[in-house]
Amino acid sequence: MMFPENFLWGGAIAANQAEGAWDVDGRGPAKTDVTTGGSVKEPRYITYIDKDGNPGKTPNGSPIPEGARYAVLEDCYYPNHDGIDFFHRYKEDIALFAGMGFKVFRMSVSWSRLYPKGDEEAPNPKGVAFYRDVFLECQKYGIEPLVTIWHFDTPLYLEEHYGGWNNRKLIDFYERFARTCFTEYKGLVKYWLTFNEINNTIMMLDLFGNHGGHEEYRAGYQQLHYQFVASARAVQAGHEIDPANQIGCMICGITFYPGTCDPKDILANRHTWEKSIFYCGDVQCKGKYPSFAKRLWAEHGVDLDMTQQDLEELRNGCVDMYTFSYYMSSIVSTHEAKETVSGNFTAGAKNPYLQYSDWGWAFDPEGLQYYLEMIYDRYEKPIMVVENGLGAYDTIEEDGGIHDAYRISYHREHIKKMAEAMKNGVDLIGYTTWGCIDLVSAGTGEMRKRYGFIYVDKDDEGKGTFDRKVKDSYHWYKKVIQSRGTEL
Ligand code: BGP
Repeated sequence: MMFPENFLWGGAIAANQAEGAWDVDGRGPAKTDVTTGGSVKEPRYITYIDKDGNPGKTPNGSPIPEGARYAVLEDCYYPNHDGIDFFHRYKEDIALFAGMGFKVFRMSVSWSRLYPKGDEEAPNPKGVAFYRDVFLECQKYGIEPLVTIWHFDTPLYLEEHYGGWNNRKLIDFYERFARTCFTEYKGLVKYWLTFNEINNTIMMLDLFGNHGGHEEYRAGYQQLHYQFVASARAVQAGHEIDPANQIGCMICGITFYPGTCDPKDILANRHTWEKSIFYCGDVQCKGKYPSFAKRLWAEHGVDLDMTQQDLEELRNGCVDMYTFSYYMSSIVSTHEAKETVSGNFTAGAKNPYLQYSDWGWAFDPEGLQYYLEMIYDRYEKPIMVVENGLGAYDTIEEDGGIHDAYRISYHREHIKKMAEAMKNGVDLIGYTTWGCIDLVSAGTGEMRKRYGFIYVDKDDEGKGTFDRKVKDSYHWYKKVIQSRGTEL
């Protein structure tokens, strides 16, 4: 199938995983800056100094002890501090993207680069200037930026002094930050996403269990509510500042299947879709909580701090498009699994019909088609796949090349299924592959989990020249874009 002429082909990165320059030009720290490197077996840790002055660490996702302060410790390695140094090399990187014919480039703005603490009245001028330069560079090549406003990087100061998203005040700080983006970059950026993988908060608790029982769910649902209101306010501000703005939600898309045809599994699967996927999409696309929200809240005794004004904001702040990441499918069952998946970010029963990556992520292109068709039918808004890719070990071969046929085949199969979904009526408007250039993994902090069409010479201890080198997949993707998806 030939994709439409205006189809947005491109790639995606995020500030905290790529920029580096974590303390340059007045940037403040984010939680990702006190997060160590890990691996598929070893978690990433958050480091701190406890109330008696002793250093300590706790697995990412669990709280630090009472009275402790987040801290960068001397004997730990923090891969996000230098990322892939996109901050200093963005011109070279954008030129490489242009070389593949990118129409769109998804990136995020670091909140603490614009507002180092998060609660200031005015932004850091050097941070504002940096992103303007990046967007101007994109403009030079006719590449549309697609900007994620929040990609896992709330300023650390807001975490420490306000309790992060547990605090309603964050809505105002976020709105100010978003307004700054819309105002400063008016005319340079028209595609925006409010929160990356907003549904992760609850979904991760379900997938991996939690430490605080109902309490943690209650906190999670409350944080989500504040983020929904913040997102809705940003959408309204974005439209008011420039009616040309197209603003989307961003959901971590996993396709769930019932493990057996036992009606109990069918129902459990349906409920998983509701809790993990539809809950957030419904609020952001339809402007109100879905009917099943009451059941979910009752499950954990959730009693939201939610005002009439909030509900009105939600109604007035519906997104223009639905975007999502897609890497894998997963199984829901009330029966004990014969074989379980091992890896990071995956859990539960192994699907005997699928193959798994070295990190335990299921390769399932049909699952992408299923997701696209299901979601488009539900919301009937333009839809975009803003993350999809294969994290894999790459080797530089004797001839000096990186022959990543596995990556090409991963993308090829997913693009084929996107075409099928489009034939079936889905208004899919774009595809940005994840980690179009190698970057620090969010889940494990590794460099060796590589997604890129472009290799970056940096290892898991931070050593290397940081030089860029194109892989076979670079030339392949260029051909795909040039031929509008007919040469796969
Ligand atoms: C998504 C995040 C990205 C990205 C991707 C791959 O959850 O939005 O930031 O990192 O997953 O995950 P990982 O880096 O753990 O391989």
